Amino acid sequence: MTRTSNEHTDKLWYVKPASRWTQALPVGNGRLGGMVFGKIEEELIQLNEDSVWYGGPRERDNPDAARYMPQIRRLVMEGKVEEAQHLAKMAIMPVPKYFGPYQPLGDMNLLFAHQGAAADYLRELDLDTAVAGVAYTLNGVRFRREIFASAVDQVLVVRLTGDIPGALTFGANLTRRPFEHETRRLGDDAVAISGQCGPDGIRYCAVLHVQAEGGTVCGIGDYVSVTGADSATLLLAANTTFREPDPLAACRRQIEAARAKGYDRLKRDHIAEYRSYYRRVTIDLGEAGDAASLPTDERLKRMQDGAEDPGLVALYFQYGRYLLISCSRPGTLPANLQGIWNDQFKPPWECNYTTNINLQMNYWPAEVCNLAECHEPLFDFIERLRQNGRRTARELYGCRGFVAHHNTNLWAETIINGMNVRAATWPMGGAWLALHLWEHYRYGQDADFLARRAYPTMKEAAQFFLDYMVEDERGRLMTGPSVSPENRYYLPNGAVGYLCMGPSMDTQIVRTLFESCIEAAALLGGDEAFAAQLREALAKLPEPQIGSRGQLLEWLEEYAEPEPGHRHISHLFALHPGELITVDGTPELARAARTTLELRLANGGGHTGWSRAWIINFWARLADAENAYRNVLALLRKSTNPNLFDEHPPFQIDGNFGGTAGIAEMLMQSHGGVIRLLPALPRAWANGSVTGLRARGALEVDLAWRGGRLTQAVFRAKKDGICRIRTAFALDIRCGGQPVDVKEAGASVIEFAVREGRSYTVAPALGS
Ligand code: FUC
Repeated sequence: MTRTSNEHTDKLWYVKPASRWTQALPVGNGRLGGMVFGKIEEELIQLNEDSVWYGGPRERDNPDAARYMPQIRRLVMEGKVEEAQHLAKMAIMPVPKYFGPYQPLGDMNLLFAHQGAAADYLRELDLDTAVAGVAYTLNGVRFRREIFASAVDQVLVVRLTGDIPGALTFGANLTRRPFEHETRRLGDDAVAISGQCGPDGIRYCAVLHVQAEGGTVCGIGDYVSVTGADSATLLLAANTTFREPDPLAACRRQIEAARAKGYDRLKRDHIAEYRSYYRRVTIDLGEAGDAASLPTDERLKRMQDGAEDPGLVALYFQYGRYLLISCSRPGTLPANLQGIWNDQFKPPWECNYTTNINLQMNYWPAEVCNLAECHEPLFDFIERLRQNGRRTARELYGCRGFVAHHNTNLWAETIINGMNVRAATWPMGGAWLALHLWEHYRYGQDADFLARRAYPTMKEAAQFFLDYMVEDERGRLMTGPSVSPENRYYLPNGAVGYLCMGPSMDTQIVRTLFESCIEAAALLGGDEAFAAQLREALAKLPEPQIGSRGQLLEWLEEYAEPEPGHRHISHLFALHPGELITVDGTPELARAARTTLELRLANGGGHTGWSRAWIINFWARLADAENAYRNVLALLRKSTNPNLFDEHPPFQIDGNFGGTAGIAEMLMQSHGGVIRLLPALPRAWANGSVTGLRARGALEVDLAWRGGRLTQAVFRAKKDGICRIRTAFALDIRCGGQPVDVKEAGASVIEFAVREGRSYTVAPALGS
């Protein structure tokens, strides 16, 4: 089956049912998720609810950690790293080590009374409506299904129709294999499953209600059975005691309210609300050619076989936005390693929140891709980390402020967490996350948010480091014992070390946090005494160092490394998402960052999806369009599943979000106080446009280009302010048709004042 190109826009589509989970199509309302397989005889919609985690909140602090921490630090500082590591394994890791994973809610199964060869099969996900569809013809009947998760009505909705009256006969039930607890029918038209995730874990309940037009509905076994109907609407509600004291009652309430609305209004309200996010941004990276007439999996396959397909890259970008809207909405939990979509009871890495890159990467597109509200679940979560992290700071380190280590979960644990000292001994999660609040302020310029939410959290994160860091014999102030996330180095005696003092990433995060706090305090017009303390500490932080191969050093000393292509490239935090290193501001360090990237890549780096996505962002910041593009191609060719889910391997959603952010970063950047238009536009995207990106400074930006050159940009100011643009050529800037007063603000930088509510058009000046 082929389709014309305008039918395909903003759609993932397939001509076969999914046979594997990574072929199924995700729907979600931030909290409730479904994976739609589109099977013909026995449809499967695998279900998730964001708070279904195994196990309750527990105190798992190692009782000896506080006692041994100073000794471990001393051993590392004395170079007795092996001894320190040996002790750390016993003394600081949690007791017990294992904590409960994020788990599936269950399966919705639809048993159809038909079989045989279906014709004209189509399964699709429309990113413009957030409705998944399945259609096929069997025994002369055109059967259709529509599936969506409504944020307005908090239900997952399935609509079934046949184009001949009375053709629809099916049974529907809910299962949770193999951990089913209680299953019961609620009258003839509904079924429920409920249970508890471990003896001290949350209790959940899911209810499926079926309403048919025409035909009969009755309960048989654990199914709702529908016979000879024209159409049917299925409503799925699910709740847990994480939010609702009586999950069943909450489900009933939601289903009653949704029933009263009826299918058409549920769908209309869902689409309108969803579009209020999705339609803020459009993108066109150039002709898709005949690729657009191919199903998405075949299109991806063609790309994997060597074809280029800017249309598929644009679809991947919008899919990243779709996924964030669908798994992170105000009031929900933040997106975990798989967003909200997980079909395993023992998923990889517990499907938790890993804060040494993955959780942060999930939120890289939030601001720039105009989904700032989708960032809010992370802020709520950081608030919970702050509460718990005060205790960890005090009891483990004897410090003020709050600390969060590298791994956390539903209960916002902040202890040294996980199975592995090499990953777990990293006290920077809270500090890095606090910078997300700062970024939210920088994009939106909401002074109230800065004063009430961002600054107090940033300050408390900074307070911890003022107390916690120590000076070495040279007077350098540093973190530790810590790690450069998950990487290792050779000690002088040939043994392998990972614990260390003052890894470059830690210092860069601390520097960024302290400098941001100083800037925020100044904006809020106070806290001078605290700012002075930060300035004093900043002067003692180690400076970035360049090694013998011209690379940026990852540790305080230059070491040989067992894995020079390691997936983490943590010491380039300063390049992205940090901005201590810029091509124009610190050219020498930017060259060292480039060499670092080249060395990592030459040694097999970028082999995980998220690592590849980060690399796109690095090259974009280095204004290297072709290298950025090469890694976009690699992300799609090597780390993308048929349903366009990122592959670590296995599936991990961070690469989708990091990839989406990277594509935006290639088209427009706004770090370091200046906006760069098309900073890393590759030859393959010679003609195109993007609308609705956001730049720091409360600006919305549209761009259009031809032959690789900007033709026009539009800036919409959401607040009064100053707009600075770095440009290699003269720009003509107008507001309401009138030229705007533009000043030079340094080499190749211009600036002009913008007023809230006004639009400014920016075009290359004639002759430039
Ligand atoms: C970090 C990464 C791994 C994986 C895990 C969930 O530990 O090093 O590659 O992404 O998080």
